[in-house]
Formats: sequence, structure tokens, C-alpha cells
Amino acid sequence: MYTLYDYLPSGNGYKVRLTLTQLQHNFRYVDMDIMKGETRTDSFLNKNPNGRIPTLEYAPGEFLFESNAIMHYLAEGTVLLPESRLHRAQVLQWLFFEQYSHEPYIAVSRFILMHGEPDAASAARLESKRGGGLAALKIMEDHLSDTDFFVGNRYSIADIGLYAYTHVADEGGFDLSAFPALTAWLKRVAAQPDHCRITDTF
Ligand SMILES: N[C@@H](CCC(=O)N[C@@H](CS)C(=O)NCC(=O)O)C(=O)O
Repeated sequence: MYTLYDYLPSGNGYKVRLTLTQLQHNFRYVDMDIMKGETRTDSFLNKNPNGRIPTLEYAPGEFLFESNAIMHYLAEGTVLLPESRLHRAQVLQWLFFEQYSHEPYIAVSRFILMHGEPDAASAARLESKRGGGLAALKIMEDHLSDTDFFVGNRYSIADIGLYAYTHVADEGGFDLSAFPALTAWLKRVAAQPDHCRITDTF
């Protein structure tokens, strides 16, 4: 059975929880309080030298880290990963976009606002994240204006990867009402079989 080291509010962790749930895997959930440095202990660094969740123990004593790599591993040979060479590359395209052009803006803004009223330095950091976050949302909106899902018009881990922080972008101060195609896509993703919410406990 898989063991997932995770932290409930994390969108990166949620990607893996959602993938495991939709593929109907039983898994052991181990909550790590990242605010108390629980991922930075020697014991955890032996599991993931980068000291972060999500980390998946996929076989006894064997670990995989990076949310999008974990999703890709789990989705291999399932309906969540397309078969064609081009579509698989397009899945990776959107997952790399998520990590470089989306998560550093939208997830970081949410992280700042989740921890109370920002001080002056955090407020300036928040402001610096706004343009990049809006640019990422606009790219998603344009893409979704003529397709139901990100790759091959079929639900895949590209959608899960982008859904994780987009559906809580309002918690980072991003108003999604200006993005109708994206808002409709969020509803389609939430309506997929065996969907779980970011707040669901395991
Ligand atoms: N690129 C990584 C990012 C992982 C990450 O930043 N995890 C955060 C929580 S969302 C974490 O574990 N932070 C704890 C720390 O840095 O000590 C992924 O996609 O898995």
C-alpha cells in the first residue's frame, strides 16, 4: 500500500490525494506539519532530501517526490494519462507550465494570505506575484475557450495539476469571475467521478 506524506492545505499534496482517490488506491496518509519544520528532520530528509511534501512511499523504503512526477507515476497505464506521444508531451507541457508560471505566483499568494494579515514585506511580495498569477490565468482561459480539458479534450493529470491551486486562487486574492471558460472547467473537473476536496481528510 502507498504511504503519502502530505500537509492538508497543500495544493501540491492535493494533486496526489486526488489522483490516488480517482484511481481508487487505498493509501496511508501521514500528515506533516510544515509550519513546525517536520519535513526538515533527518528522518524525513532520508525520505526526500528536498525536505518537502508531497512525498510518496511507493514501495517499502522507496520514495518519490515532486507532485507532478508522483502523479505521472501513478497515472501511467490509466485513463488519467493519454497514450499518444504528442498528448503525453502536452501533459508534461502543462505540468511544467504549472510549476514555473502558475504555482510560484498563485500558490505563493495563497500561502501569504493563509497566514494572517501580511506585514509590509509580505504585502510587497504579494503584490509582486499578482501580474504573473493573472498572466497564468489568462493563458488557461484562452486555452479553455475551445476545449473542455487541457489535453486531447479528455480529463487527465494535466487538469488535476492545474486544478489544485486554481480552484483556491481566490484564497490568494485572485478573482476568477473574469475568467468564464476557466470557471466552467473548474466545475467540470469537480464533477469527475471520485472527486475529493482539498479539505477532505484521509
Ligand atoms: N515542486 C514541489 C513543491 C513542493 C513544496 O513546495 N511543498 C511545500 C508545501 S506545498 C513544503 O513541503 N514546504 C515545506 C518546507 O519547504 O519546509 C512539488 O510540486 O511537489
